[in-house]
Amino acid sequence: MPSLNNFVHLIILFLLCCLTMITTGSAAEPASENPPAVKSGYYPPSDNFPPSAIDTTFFTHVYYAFLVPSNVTFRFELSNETALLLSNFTTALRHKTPLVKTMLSIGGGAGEEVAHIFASMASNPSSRSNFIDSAIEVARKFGFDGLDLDWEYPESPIEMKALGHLLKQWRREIKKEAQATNSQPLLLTAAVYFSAEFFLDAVIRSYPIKYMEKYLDWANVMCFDYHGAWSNITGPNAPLFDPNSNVNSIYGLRSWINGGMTANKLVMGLPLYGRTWELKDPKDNGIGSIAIGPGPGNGSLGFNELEALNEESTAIVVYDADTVSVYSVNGSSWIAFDDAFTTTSKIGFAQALGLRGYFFWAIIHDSNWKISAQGNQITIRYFFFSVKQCCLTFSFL
Ligand SMILES: *[C@@H]1O[C@H](CO)[C@@H](O)[C@H](O)[C@H]1NC(C)=O
Ligand SMILES: *[C@@H]1O[C@H](CO)[C@@H](O)[C@H](O)[C@H]1NC(C)=O
Ligand SMILES: *[C@@H]1O[C@H](CO)[C@@H](O)[C@H](O)[C@H]1NC(C)=O
Ligand SMILES: *[C@@H]1O[C@H](CO)[C@@H](O)[C@H](O)[C@H]1NC(C)=O
Ligand SMILES: *[C@@H]1O[C@H](CO)[C@@H](O)[C@H](O)[C@H]1NC(C)=O
Ligand SMILES: CC(=O)N[C@H]1CO[C@H](CO)[C@@H](O)[C@@H]1O
Repeated sequence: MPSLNNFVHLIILFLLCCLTMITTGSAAEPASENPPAVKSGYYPPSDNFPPSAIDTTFFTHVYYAFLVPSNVTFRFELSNETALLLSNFTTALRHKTPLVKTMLSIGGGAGEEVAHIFASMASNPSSRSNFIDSAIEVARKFGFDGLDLDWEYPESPIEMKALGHLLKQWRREIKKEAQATNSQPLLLTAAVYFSAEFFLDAVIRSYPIKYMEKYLDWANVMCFDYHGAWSNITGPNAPLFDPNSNVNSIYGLRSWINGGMTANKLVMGLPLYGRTWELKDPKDNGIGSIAIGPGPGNGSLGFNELEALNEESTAIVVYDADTVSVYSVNGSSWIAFDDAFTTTSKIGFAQALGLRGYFFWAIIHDSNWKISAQGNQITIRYFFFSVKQCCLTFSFL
């Protein structure tokens, strides 16, 4: 397979570059001053996958996904069923070895309604306060170690400003609560768009990076969903590079760093799912081929599901070196995804950029922890090098 050869070359080149950078070591801080790496994943509750089935060997933090506040009071009005899900989650994880931190994620990508709740909540101090107090109360009541905001997405510069104010107020309340109760402060993180600026939309707007840098423990950058069946041509779900477009993870992560976010406050998102298309012509089956609609799973399949499908259908699997992604072809079914190999490569790049770590969406879709285990093969360490060196490296590649 010639494409696999290219791919291996790319990885070797990359590793050589990293080695050069470690040994020439630019103005690095001592490793001991760096916060511990984050190896994390989101857990949406599932009947087929109870929290007791989570293998904590592979993670430092597990996020419960998701809780949504009331659109009227902006507080959490939990049904008995939801309360049981939350307590089952934290109770199950409290009994695991090794111990992981539990995070309560608020919001999610469920649609515009959730985004509208956040927009109106964040627009004034008193509704922010109702939301924040209720979030802290729920986190403490169920024994979570932290809170996560997944607002998809602030739609205007005004909403971005409100997000900044929300985070500032939230951090202040977290500190206050920790002092008043003499406990560890809750962690505060946020899931964010792959790029610090929404450069593809009609309304261009940027995240309030100064506030995020100051008030978040870290940001989970959603480095996926770049191409899907909403487009009539095939493409990788989560390309690390793209020779033809800025819609790729390296561009996105660098936009955060260039915007002023410290690299070790960024955590790279890794998909445990693929995107599927139905090809127009089974013979035209590469990246950028014409599609007529969603493929198996109505456009999206968990890694465990697509792996099973590919095995049973003996699909052809192709590595694409230019984008660091994989796709499979079976007749007119076309699936873009990441496997253990591309995931390991991405984790290597996350290290090279000095990021804090990575997260998976979603851990219930791994196949016997095959992909989650990749991060344990690599010890995340921080090699600091300038963004300029980084650019040179990437253009060299
Ligand atoms: C709140 O959500 C409910 C249910 O989705 C909806 O019927 C109601 O109109 C919403 N209220 C506001 C103020 O948005
Ligand atoms: C929820 O639980 C409480 C206390 O356990 C109980 O009093 C209440 O009736 C329950 N509500 C519903 C709708 O089941
Ligand atoms: C919570 O856990 C209990 C005991 O493990 C189980 O019987 C119950 O179905 C779980 N409830 C939910 C909502 O997951
Ligand atoms: C694909 O969509 C683009 C715009 O979304 C449109 O310009 C183009 O004609 C479409 N191509 C096909 C083959 O349908
Ligand atoms: C398939 O996905 C589309 C777009 O997300 C959605 O509108 C549609 O309802 C889904 N169809 C089924 C059968 O789930
Ligand atoms: C071309 C090809 O590999 N086709 C396979 C697609 O999957 C079905 C089973 O789901 C196989 O029977 C085909 O051979």
